[in-house]
Parts: sequence; C-alpha cells; structure tokens
Amino acid sequence: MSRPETKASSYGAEHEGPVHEGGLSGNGKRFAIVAARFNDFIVEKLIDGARAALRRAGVAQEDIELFRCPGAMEIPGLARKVADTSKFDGIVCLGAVIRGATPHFDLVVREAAAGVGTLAAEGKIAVAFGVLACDNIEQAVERAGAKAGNRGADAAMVAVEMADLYARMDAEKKAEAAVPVSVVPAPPTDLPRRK
Ligand code: INI
Repeated sequence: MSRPETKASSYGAEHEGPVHEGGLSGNGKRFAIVAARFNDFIVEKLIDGARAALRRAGVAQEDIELFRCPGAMEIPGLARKVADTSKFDGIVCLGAVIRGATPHFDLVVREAAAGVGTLAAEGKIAVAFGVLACDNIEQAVERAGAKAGNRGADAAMVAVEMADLYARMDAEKKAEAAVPVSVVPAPPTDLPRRK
C-alpha cells in the first residue's frame, strides 16, 4: 500500500514520518448544514457562505442539505440526528449567539459548543462548529461576510478537510484489513521417521 508522502512543515523542516492530512476537495461527498433560525439575518449569511464554499470545493448542489432548528441550543441534538442517518460525510453547524441580546449568552454558547464538540470528538463524521459568539451585532455582521470574513465558509472548509481525512483513513484501514495474512507452510509429512 502506498505510504503518505513526507512533507515539509510551514517552517521548512522535513517531517520525518508519514503525514496524514485532508485535502480541500469535496468531490462526490455529501454535506449537511445544520443551522439555527435565531438571529436569522446573520445565520442566513453564514449559510450562504458555507454553501458557496462547499460548491467551490466541488460538492454538488444536490449533495448539500439544509436542516433548520429554532436556536443554537438545539443544534447539537439535530446534528446528532443528522449524523445518525449515515447519509453524510460532514456536518456544518451554524448559528449566531449575540451577548447584547442574550442574558443567558454563556449558557447557550457553552451548551452548543459542548454538544457539537462531543459529536465531533466521536470521530465518526466530520463536524465543524460555525456558531458565532459575539458581544454585539456589529461583531456578528463582521464575521458573517463583512470585515472578518465569513465563518460559515470557514466552517464548511473545515468540514471538507476533515471529511477527506476521515475518508482517507477509513480507506487505508480497509486496505490494510484486505491484505492476506502470510500463511506459514505446513511442515512436510514425508520426512523419514527417526528410529
Ligand atoms: N439562540 C441563538 O441561536 N442565539 C441567541 O442569541 C439566542 N438568545 O439570544 O437567547 C438563542 N436563544 C435560544 C436558544 O438557543 C434556544 O432555542 C431556546 O433556549 C429554547 O431551547
């Protein structure tokens, strides 16, 4: 089986062993976007960003499905349900929690992050966390396509990379399992018997 190539680090040094890293092609893969409706004027922009990034990565339009839930608090449950369908290679979780308008800001952010993090840590499916946690609306606007990029697009690319890495690792494991175990030849039975 081919070994992953040795690769130079960003500092120019050669890594000595095999390097395992996902690529940025989503060709042939299926992705779900799980998005809250709360602060929808922001979340819609995150969805647009995520969708555009997935399409740029080669994901077919019909292979991107959108699942909506009321708020960020509901994202972990819905993402788990989506993962359990086994239909997707990756899930992009999107939402916007804004402190100014949210007395229980910390609670909502913590629960959303912990729930999505637990699902991601199972390592069964690529899961990216694109839930904004902002102090005010200006900050949210900046991260949803204005000054500070689009966190929906960033999260989509994370999902593509991790889905690719998981697929490569799964394929490697399958190929290793398929290699026949070498058979030790049986000793010859026609040797002269010792007297
Ligand atoms: N949900 C969000 O996604 N963003 C918020 O800013 C927010 N605020 O402001 O409270 C929010 N709350 C709703 C929460 O996610 C749940 O939907 C609700 O608690 C019902 O479970």
